[in-house]
Amino acid sequence: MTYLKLSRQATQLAIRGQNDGNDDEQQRENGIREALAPAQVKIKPPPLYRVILLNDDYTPMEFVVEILRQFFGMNTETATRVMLKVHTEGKGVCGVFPKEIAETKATQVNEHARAAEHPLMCDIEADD
Ligand code: TYC
Repeated sequence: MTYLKLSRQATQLAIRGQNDGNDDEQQRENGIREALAPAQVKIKPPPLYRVILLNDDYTPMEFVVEILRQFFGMNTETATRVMLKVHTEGKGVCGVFPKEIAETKATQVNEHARAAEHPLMCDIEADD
């Protein structure tokens, strides 16, 4: 246990739980306390978007598998499964990302497909 010897004035202030009645001083103290307090920043996770691949009749299956490997980091087995899902069901999810990343990936896939003269279409949709 540590004992502090307080001045008579400090003891009075401690008992009354206030400063010496000087409002300016009180405000200054409050300002300092506020400035030193850690900011209470509320952060929300970003809204997520699904990158989806659409089926068409012309893009070769091997090209789609390669896209899924290159742009979405899938292994051949997973890429083949996703490609076949798109082929049989009309569309399929390649991945879920924050909006800007989803947009970038869809654009890159579409540009890559167009450069290779395939009609493959990639799009994004909200993942709510
Ligand atoms: N349906 C295409 C074919 O039979 C294959 C394909 C799969 C195309 C997925 C697009 O997103 C796609 N060659």
